[in-house]
Amino acid sequence: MDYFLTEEQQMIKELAAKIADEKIAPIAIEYDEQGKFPHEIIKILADSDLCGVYIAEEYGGLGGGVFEMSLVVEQLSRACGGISLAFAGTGLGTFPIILFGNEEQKKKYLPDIASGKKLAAFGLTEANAGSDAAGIQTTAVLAGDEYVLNGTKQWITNGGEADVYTVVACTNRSKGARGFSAFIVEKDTPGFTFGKKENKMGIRASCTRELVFDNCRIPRENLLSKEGMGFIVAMKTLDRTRPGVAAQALGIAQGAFEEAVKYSKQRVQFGQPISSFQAIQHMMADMAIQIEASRALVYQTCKFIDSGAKNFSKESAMAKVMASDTAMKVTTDAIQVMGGYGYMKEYPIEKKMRDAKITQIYEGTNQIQRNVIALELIKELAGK
Ligand code: COS
Repeated sequence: MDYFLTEEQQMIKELAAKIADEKIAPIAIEYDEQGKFPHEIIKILADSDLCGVYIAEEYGGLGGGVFEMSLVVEQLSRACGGISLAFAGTGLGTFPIILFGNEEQKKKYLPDIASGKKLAAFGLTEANAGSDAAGIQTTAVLAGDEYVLNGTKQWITNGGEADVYTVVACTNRSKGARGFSAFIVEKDTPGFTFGKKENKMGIRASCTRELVFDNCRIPRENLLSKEGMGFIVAMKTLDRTRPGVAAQALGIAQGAFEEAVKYSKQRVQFGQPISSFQAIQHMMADMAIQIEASRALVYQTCKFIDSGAKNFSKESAMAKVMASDTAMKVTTDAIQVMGGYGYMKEYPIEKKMRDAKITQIYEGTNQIQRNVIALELIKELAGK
């Protein structure tokens, strides 16, 4: 399908695809097995100017938006959904600054992220606050010119590897969701340490750790927006980054589909390639339909967001649900096409199924997304 990308978007897509095919695909299995963080790939993305595709030109980026970010994530994820996350997780950690940072904060942090010199991460989730994001317990107390942070964030993508962390903490418990605030916390701030690296089922090249704040003092000027805006910072960020998860899922699905097609043309049973059997052909057709439908929704959602639309929670959630459910179905079916070989670790396909699973869970489970969609629909219908 031709999505009528601009010349620049086409270039971004092709560059990311080339890096995926030539640099990521050959190391994907090794990095998955060993849980290695892809520093070399970040360097390559930086040298190719891709780290800042979604950051404004005045801060050293390419001036694109959610769509450009998603094009990169999709292509990198075709080769490895874990390695792509060093880039995508940085986007998640950076959007709070893009959306809510003041001029000084933007000037201080965005250029180094755009150049790939620094990675970012987003700290919202806690042990008892996953789907219920308003249940966070981490506190930030103003003491003179500093905020003092205490608490532990869990399962933070790029934890320990990132240099810049955007963190949501409670500044006034009596105000509920209106009592949270968002902060920028730099790595190596005294009182800020990391828990052990998590041993995950998939996306194993990505680093997931706890962020531990123990009387961690940060300058008052690291507050993003105003006190009380933390929940809104988180929600508006997630509205913009969930299409990135969708793009990751889309890339994983596309990569699995390509492997399955290649295999079906080579694998001979009953004297002919299995691609000549209708049972396989129909599975291929269904995979292709689901992938293309997901891509159409993800791309259009990204364009809608980048057009300056005000509210896109529903569309963003729809794109994430559609693409991540597709990734799970397509990777499962790709293994089915490849039979016993698909189940073995020698082929890159079982990894894609493991990588796909998280896209139905993180940045809000698909059940939470369905809640968001339904509530928005009810609001829309009430207005009619
Ligand atoms: N944009 C702007 N404002 C939003 C918003 C959005 N997308 N979503 C909620 N808000 C506002 C609401 O309007 C409400 O404002 P008021 O206090 O003025 O009424 C406030 O935020 C609280 O919203 P709500 O009452 O809907 O909050 P809930 O506690 O019911 O939680 C969900 C809402 C479930 C949607 C939220 O907790 C969520 O997104 N959970 C998943 C979290 C997640 O994605 N975790 C992954 C971690 S990051 S990897």
